[in-house]
Amino acid sequence: MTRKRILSGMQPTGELHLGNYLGALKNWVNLQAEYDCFFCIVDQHAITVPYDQKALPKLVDDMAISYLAAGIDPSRATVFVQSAVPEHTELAWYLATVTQYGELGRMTQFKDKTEQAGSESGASAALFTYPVLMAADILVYKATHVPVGDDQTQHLELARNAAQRFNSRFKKGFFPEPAGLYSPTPRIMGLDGLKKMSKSIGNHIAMLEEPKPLWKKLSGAYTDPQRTTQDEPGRPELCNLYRMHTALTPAERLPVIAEQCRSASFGCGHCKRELETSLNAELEPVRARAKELRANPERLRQILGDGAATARAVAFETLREVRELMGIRGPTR
Ligand code: AQP
Repeated sequence: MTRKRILSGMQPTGELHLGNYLGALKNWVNLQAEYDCFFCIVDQHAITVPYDQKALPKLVDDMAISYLAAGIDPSRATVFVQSAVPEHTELAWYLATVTQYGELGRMTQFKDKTEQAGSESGASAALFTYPVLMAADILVYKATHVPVGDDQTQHLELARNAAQRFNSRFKKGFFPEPAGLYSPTPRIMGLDGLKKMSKSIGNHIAMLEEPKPLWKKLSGAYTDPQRTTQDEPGRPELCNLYRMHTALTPAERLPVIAEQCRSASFGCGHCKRELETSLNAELEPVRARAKELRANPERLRQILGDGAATARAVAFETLREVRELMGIRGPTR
């Protein structure tokens, strides 16, 4: 392997939002110059919670359009759908044999998602074992780095443990222990200020949001959680919107915005209006590219088909080696 390799993916569970964009996708776009990149749409993760099977194919296409519109370049990165490469699920089974039940039980995202659904015992076994499939997504490409938001730190640790145990049991150094690559804004809170911004709980601004609804949502967003009235000074370091400014607004404006926030004579309205300008400047070209891609489904099919073929060739080779190391016969010709 000549270059360091990245694997990352997102679940087609709804429209991508500013958390996904600022926490992960914008970072992916920047990393393309330096790394060998594999970006997938993880449809098999999206089915670990109740979902609408009729809506899923379109959600997958929409997610691919969002990747490309944000600036993922198929001539530099491999873009594909997870289920087009069945080696992911096969490797997940093998990695499950070196993953401990107790480790899976400690995953906070499992606890959060089962809490949302109202019952842990009624959750699917697939939701419980989801981090093993995520480990397989990464290790099947022997990825060295994984660009994610900080909500994935625990899952990534599990992938590192699985790699370590596999290596010590079957072959030293076989899998790299993948490291996280975090964006400068690894956690964007939702508009409610309470939970991280998420596709499935309705506390988000979509990456492809049109200007009018964008402003409607932004104007109602929580800012510094400790600033209970407008005439108290704010704390930019605690404010979710200031965090977004740091990723989007020209650097020379940041001290001015921070100063206005700290001054009791400015409310949050100025800061929100300036963030609206920065967001529209950043997202307008993304919205335009998404429209172009929507009008050209053939091109999308081609990109995903080529991506799957490239990904499959790499994954096939890893699985051949893994089976041999584990004494598994595998498919016969
Ligand atoms: N709020 C966030 N701030 C920063 N990064 C975030 N990510 C997600 N939310 C935030 C990062 O986006 C990538 C894709 O995540 P995913 O689709 O696999 O699922 P998720 O983390 O569970 O994202 P959502 O939006 O919260 O989806 P649902 O609602 O379906 O669970 C990851 O790199 C993640 O870190």
